[in-house]
Amino acid sequence: MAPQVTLYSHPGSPNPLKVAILLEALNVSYEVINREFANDGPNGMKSAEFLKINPTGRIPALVDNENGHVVWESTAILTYIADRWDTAGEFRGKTPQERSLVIQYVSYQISTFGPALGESLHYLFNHPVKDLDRSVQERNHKELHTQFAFIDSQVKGRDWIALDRFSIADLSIVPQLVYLTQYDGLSLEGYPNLQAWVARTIAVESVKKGYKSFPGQADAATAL
Ligand SMILES: N[C@@H](CCC(=O)N[C@@H](CS)C(=O)NCC(=O)O)C(=O)O
Repeated sequence: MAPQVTLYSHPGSPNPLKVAILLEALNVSYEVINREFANDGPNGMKSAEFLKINPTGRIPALVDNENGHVVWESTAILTYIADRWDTAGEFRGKTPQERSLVIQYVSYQISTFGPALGESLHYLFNHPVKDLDRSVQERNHKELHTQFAFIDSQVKGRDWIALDRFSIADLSIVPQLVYLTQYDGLSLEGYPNLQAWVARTIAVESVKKGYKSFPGQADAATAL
């Protein structure tokens, strides 16, 4: 039988990993099709064929193979999957209050933590004259440590960041934290609540399974 959804992705990227983890958690079958960065060739994110799926030329993008619906931007994708297959609200929240807490942290990841990570990764991978001025990256890392301290405060005395159980909020933030430690050399030392939360999250079965679809990313446990 054809998989229920197709996830357009890149093996080394944390944004599609969030989507894969939620699909695993909800037992939705999926295939992963990888697209290359900065490439307008047939397998590229900027190819005419892929731009028809996601006009921003980025991953992730999702096609629902049961009805042909296409959606891009990870928050919209997570929301669509939750609307379709998490009708009980296990991962997205059961009440308006729960849902607002989940979307609060997902919004935080997209608007605050993700862009801070993006600045740092831009410097790491693309900055043309990085050896001339380390102060740019020092500033980026200072901002990321501010966010680590904030997240640490949010999970203090709690098992999960938004709800009394693992939710879309946890799976939105943790892969990005893991990614920073693996690619940007940042350490989570000094943030004990955050570290304990990352350990809890990467031990969740759906998170472990999600990582298996992303062999380009090292074992999440190396973050600790
Ligand atoms: N806000 C978007 C961000 C998507 C994004 O920036 N994806 C990166 C990989 S994680 C990408 O495709 N970069 C390629 C590019 O910008 O050309 C989302 O949450 O889906």
